[in-house]
Amino acid sequence: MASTGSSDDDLSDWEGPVDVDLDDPPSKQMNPWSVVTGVTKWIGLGKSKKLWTQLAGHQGSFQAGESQTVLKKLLDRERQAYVKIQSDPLKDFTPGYRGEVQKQGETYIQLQDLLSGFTCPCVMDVKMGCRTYHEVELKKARENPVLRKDIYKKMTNIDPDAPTQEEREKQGVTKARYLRWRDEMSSSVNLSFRIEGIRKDDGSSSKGFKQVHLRDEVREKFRFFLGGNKIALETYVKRLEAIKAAEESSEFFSKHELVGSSLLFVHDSEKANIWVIDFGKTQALPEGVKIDHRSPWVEGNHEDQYLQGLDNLIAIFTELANDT
Ligand code: I3P
Repeated sequence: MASTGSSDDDLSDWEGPVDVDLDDPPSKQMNPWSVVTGVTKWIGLGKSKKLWTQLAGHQGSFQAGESQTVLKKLLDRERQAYVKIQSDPLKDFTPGYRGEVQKQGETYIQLQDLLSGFTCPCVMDVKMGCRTYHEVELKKARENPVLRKDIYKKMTNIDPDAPTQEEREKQGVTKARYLRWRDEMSSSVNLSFRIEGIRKDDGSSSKGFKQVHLRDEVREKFRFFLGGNKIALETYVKRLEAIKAAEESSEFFSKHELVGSSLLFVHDSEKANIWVIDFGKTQALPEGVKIDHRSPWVEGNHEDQYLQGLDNLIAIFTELANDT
């Protein structure tokens, strides 16, 4: 077990490295693919190999691809986003897109393996924006509330006191209510980004950041993630600035609402990089609707506050750089 370097409550979520016997094909094992938000990679350690742990996203969405690629189950919105991004300034900041492939009756998009070329990297997934649901989901939940027991359970696992009296009686919550609550509990609403997961270079990982809410708490998690690596910190500050410049000049970015998209931070002892990933919930803005990605969201305006989150990230990483 590894410590997150801060509050004890994270430790319950912290998992050690996963060892897999290669004589037993991964598909037969309990945790078949080691994935970090769409990025699959084996680290060779003789017969037994360590697996990455999935830090975010749906289990089972990924497969290892050929020649330094990963396969991600096709979501039409995401495919469309990658196709459009190929002729946009954002292209330099997203995984290389190699089209669609069929495997075992499923369609996947083929993406560059972002961890390729790193040695025992530290990886962090930061989900961007002030909300992780579409406005239409709120509308649907009001008109036809579907109470889900599975996410009620997820909610009470995080905070037994979170459900209302009515939700407790029905033992269910709507997905929209759960996602909104998650956004408020974490730093999505107050900082317009949140930490989804961190994996350290020893293979330990955690998704236990659901209640990391305050700026200072987030900052300490970043400090822990960096582990005193100055090269990574300096590279991250520059790369965040470059992503901001690209997004501010991007036609794609100006015409889309980005919900549930992440920044993937990766570093080892020698190098670092950040990529913009996860476009499964990215959608074109309705005709005539404009957002600046910074203004406060009110239902109906489609704002995602992505750039607000990026400004906050840049400010925190710059503070950390100035502290060292
Ligand atoms: C899940 C997370 C996923 C979402 C999933 C949530 O919550 O928000 O993004 O899937 O919905 O349960 P958590 O991070 O707390 O585990 P989508 O992105 O597809 O909406 P689901 O339970 O309907 O799969």
